[in-house]
Order: sequence, then structure tokens, then C-alpha cells
Amino acid sequence: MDFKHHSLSRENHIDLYRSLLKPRLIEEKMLILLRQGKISKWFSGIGQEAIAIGVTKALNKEEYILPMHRNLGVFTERGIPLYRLFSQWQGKSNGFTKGRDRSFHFGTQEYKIIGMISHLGPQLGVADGIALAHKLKNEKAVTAVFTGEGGTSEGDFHEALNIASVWQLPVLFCVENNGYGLSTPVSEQFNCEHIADKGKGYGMESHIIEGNNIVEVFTKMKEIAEEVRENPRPVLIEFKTFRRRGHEEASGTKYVPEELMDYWEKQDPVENYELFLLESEFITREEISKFKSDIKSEINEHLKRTNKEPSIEPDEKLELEDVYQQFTLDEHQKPSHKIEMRFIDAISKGLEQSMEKYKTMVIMGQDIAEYGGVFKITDGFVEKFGKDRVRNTPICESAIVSAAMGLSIQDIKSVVEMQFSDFVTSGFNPIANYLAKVHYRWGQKADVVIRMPCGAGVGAGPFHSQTNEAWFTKIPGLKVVYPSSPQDAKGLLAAAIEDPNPVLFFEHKALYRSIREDVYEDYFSIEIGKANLLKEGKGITVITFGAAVHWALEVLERCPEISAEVLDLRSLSPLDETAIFTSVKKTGKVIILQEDSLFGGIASDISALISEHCFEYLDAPIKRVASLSTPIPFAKELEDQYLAKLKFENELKRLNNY
Ligand SMILES: Cc1ncc(C[n+]2csc(CCOP(=O)(O)OP(=O)(O)O)c2C)c(N)n1
Ligand SMILES: [Mg+2]
Repeated sequence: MDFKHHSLSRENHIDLYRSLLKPRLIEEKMLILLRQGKISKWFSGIGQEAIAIGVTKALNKEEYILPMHRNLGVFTERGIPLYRLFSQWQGKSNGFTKGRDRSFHFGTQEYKIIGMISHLGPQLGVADGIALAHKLKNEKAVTAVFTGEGGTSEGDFHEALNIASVWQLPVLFCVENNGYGLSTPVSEQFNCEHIADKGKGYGMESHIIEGNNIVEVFTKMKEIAEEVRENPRPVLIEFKTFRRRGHEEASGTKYVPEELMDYWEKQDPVENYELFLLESEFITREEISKFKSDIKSEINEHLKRTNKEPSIEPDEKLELEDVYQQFTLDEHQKPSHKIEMRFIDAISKGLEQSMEKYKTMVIMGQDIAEYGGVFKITDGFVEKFGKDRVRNTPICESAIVSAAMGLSIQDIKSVVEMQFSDFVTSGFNPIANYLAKVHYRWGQKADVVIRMPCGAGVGAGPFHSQTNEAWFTKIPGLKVVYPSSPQDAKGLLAAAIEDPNPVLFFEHKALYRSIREDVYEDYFSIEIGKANLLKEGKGITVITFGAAVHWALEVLERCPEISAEVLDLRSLSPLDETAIFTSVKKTGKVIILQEDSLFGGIASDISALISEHCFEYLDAPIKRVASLSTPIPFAKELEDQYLAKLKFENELKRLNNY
């Protein structure tokens, strides 16, 4: 290993060496604590420290780094007090997650570190979003994101690199190729010589760096970072290194050939550098001992502090409160004048007014710019707000949702349009695992609205007709809004955008051009979580939402003899339980109508809630009416048979006569 470099003074070398030592000595201590059962899991980075340290040193302190599970050096190099790290690993309240997540699964805006989620890949798209924000703000800054070579097999890697290249984002994609992903060797992970070769496929500059040589890592990364700040673009960097211990400490290394271990032991980044510093007479053995004992006493002192910290006292109320960021709606709104709008116009106008209100807000989606989106909701937006804020995306749902998360980390609101709500499956992972959980985990907001054009009745078959709200109402941390009228759609969309929490906003396609009413022209928002009593009655409560509201009203129009209340839920999460219970207690009979197929839909939970809270008030069994338990068919005759719409009238009459 060659450690000579013209740009480095003796002081620079010593500084690099001391930084390199720190994660090594902390790890050695952690391995002891692990054996004593004091920490739960440990992912060792021994032998790979030069990468985390070199990359972090090459960046400015205000530039974001997104590390992975072996990158302790990122955390030490950013100067996080060790007791906070130890507390994090021991699940104490003065860690970074109040005991809610383990090891390196946290971020901190204070140190500009954005930690991973277990799923590895989403980290890369989040870096895209952070870098996009720098670019939009005209800041000369790079963002560095880490992944192992195993993680590069995930679709997220492909999507994130593709987006970064198409948008020329200043991201340094740092791949630590350490030979294994858990027990899987590189030969079973990918079939090309170097991961760096993939850069060409993305139209991206790439480099191979000797990952165990701190001087090479630091000087090359510094040079690359300087160039990228001036000339924003993504760069793929493959660091050749090796994982010297098990995937995590309990899993061992039996499957690793001994020769490989022996070879890489000789490539140790700390020992080789130490030798160079001694031979160059930059440092003496006494100095080395002094550095080591200084770090060891720092470790011991901080461990004492962590050990004194009391264990967490579980507080159910606090746990529930922290799932969402608290906020209050903008109160300065006095809309007065109404004009007639179709459902689709209301959404378009609402979106446009939010773009005017929030000057940095970004909209992203497929074909939404010049083309105006497949439903033309964003028609004319690009002329008004420009291509920076109205962004066509490649077909990369997952990394776009992750990028929206990155924008939120940089305090920029965004709205992501799913072309059809069905396609959200391709972006499900970051929604369910990143956006939904990030506030609870480490207090970071995910200020993202995902627009979901959904629903059947348009003869579009199994992949363009689903109403998939139940996939999301299950997940704490998300809000799920589902308007049925133009006025609600405009006001609730504005509220969803004001809200700093992640909101899935369902827009029924069949309503887009079929429903119209007078709507406030000026900006206004409607509080999320409040149901709307559309019609009062005495005999039956009809609970429903979305297009089914109109099915119910249509039937009731035909059956004036039935005195029914119609409760339009408007929001499924949070759910207005008070409105539900109040109405059911008044009428004593309830029918819940949902467009989705029956099992596991929101109607089931509402039914359970009513039976738990209103049992004594019920005069008949609770009835759920939903669509058939099949995928949604294409042919009109089959779709009609599938939908709950035609079944509702009979069930309503039956309940009325009960
Ligand atoms: C989506 C997903 N699949 C599988 C896993 C389990 N898992 C965690 S780390 C890991 C190996 C990662 O290998 P690599 O990216 O090379 O990183 P390294 O551990 O070698 O640093 C696996 C399979 C996971 N966490 N997430
Ligand atoms: Mg690996």
C-alpha cells in the first residue's frame, strides 16, 4: 500500500491516523460488551474503517452523509459524543431513537447524518432527494451515500443511480465491496468484474478505490467532491475491501476461505498505515500508545455516563404521540366565493394553489410536466412553475418516493403522483418502511403527499382499477385521505400538503369528470380526520367513502321510504370514530359500504369498533357490503358483478326491514 501523497503534511497524516484508530478501538470495546450481553447486535466494520473515515473527511461538515451498518467511522468523524452512540446501542433514552430502533438505524440533523433502514436500498434514493434539494437551492454541496455490494443487487440501486444521472444530481454513490453479503460471495451476487463498470450503463463517471488505504480514499474522494461541488453530477465509487468478521457477530465466518482471510488480514488499514507513519518517522511508538490510551479513556468515560443513564420507562401516551408530527392547520383562510368545479378541476386547482403557497414545493411523477399527467391534472403547471418544480420522472416509483423523503429532510415539501394507485406496489417499501416510521424512529418529518388515482367502474381491468387504501390504513405513521366531492378534494388536498406527515391521497378516477359542485375558489383547507354527515336520518347509518358515497346517495334517492344517515368518512386514517359512534347510537342500525373487496378492508375494522363501543345501541347485526373477493375484471358485465354497487340496494332494504 502506498501512503505517500504530495498534498499531505505530517499533521494531516497524524490526523488521519487518529481518526482511523477511533472506530477500531470502539469496536474492540463493543465486542467485549457484546460477549457480556450488554449490547444486542454488532455489525463489524473492522478492516473497512478507512472508507468511512476517508469519505467523511472529504466532505464538509454541513454536507449530508448516509451511512450503512458498518460505517461507525462516519459517526465518530462527525464528532458525535460517544455516550450518545453507546446509549443508542443500549436502547437508552439519551440515544437517538428513545429506544425505538437499534444500532445505526437513526439519523441526526445536528450532525447531518441520515441513517439507514434495514432494507438497505431506499437509502440511495433518499440521497437523490437531498442532493436534488441542494441543486434546487443552488448550493454547492455533495451528498455521500453508502451501500454494500450486496445492496447493489436491489432495484433501488438501479433506480437511484438512474434518477441521479438523468437529473445530474451531486451524489457520491459509495459502494463498499467487501466480498460478502451475509454469506453470499460476490460471485453469487453479480456477474460482472467490477461494480464500478455499471457506471457506464447509467452514463455516470465511476472510480475504483483501494478501500483499505486511508490516504487514497481521502485524497481521491476530496478531489471528486471538489469537482462535483463545482460541476454537479453523480459519481459511482467502488471501494475494494473485505469483511473480516461475520455479517454480525453471532453469525461467524465459517464459509470464508482461510486464504482470503489471511490475505486481507495483511491488508489491515490501521496496522499498515501505522507502519508507514513509523517508517516515515512521522510518529513514534510512544505517540501511538498515547493516542490509543487517550481514545480508550474517552471510551471508558462515556461508557460510564451511558451506564448511569436509567433504562427507559415505557409511556404509552408518548409512544402514540410520536408516531406523527403535531401540527395545526393554517388558520388565515377566509374563502368566500364559490365557482362550479369538476372533481378533477378541484384537485388541479388545489394543487396549483399549494404550489403558489409553498414556493419551494416540488411535484414529481411520470409524464406530469409538458404532457400534463395522464389525467391532465398538472396541465399547464410546467409553464407556470418551471421544470425544476414540476418534474417528470423515470419509471422508478421506489426511488422517487425515497427522493421525496430526501427533499423532506431538506425541508422541501413534495407531492408524488402515482400514475395509477395500482403502481404504488413498486414504491411500497419506502412508504411503508421509511416514510411511515421515520418520525417515530428519530423525529424526522416525512412531508410527502402521494396522490393515488384509484378505483373501478372505468373498465380498466386488474391493474388500473384497484382501490388499495387498505394496504396503508394498517400502517401507523401514514395518513389516508379519500374525498368524495370536489369541495372536499380541494380542501383536503391543501390540508394534506400543509400536514408535515406522509399522506396517501386517494382520488377516485370515476369521479374526476362525473362529479361537479360549487367549490371555494380561493385557497382553503379542511381538517383531516373529520367525517362529514351528508344526510341525516333516523333508521339506518350508512358509512362509506369515495365513489361509494355516490352509489349510496343514488340508492337512497330511489328509496325515500328509508330514513338513513350518510356518513362520508373523508379520511380513513385518522378515522373519525366519534362521528361513527354518534350516528350509530342514534339510528341503531349500520351498513358499511366499501368499494374494495371485503376481507381486511376498513369496513371490517369499523364494524369491530362499533361492536366494541355501541353494542347496546344496536338493533340489528352490523352489515358490511363490499366487492367480490377476486381481482377486478375488465369486461363491463364482470366488473358490474364484481362491484359492491349493485349489491348495496338489496342489503340496505334487508337491514331496513330487520
Ligand atoms: C431487503 C432486504 N433483504 C435482505 C436483508 C438482510 N440483509 C441485511 S444485510 C445483508 C447483506 C448486505 O450485504 P452488503 O450490501 O454487501 O453489505 P455488508 O453487510 O457486506 O456490509 C442482508 C442480506 C435486508 N436487511 N433487507
Ligand atoms: Mg458486502
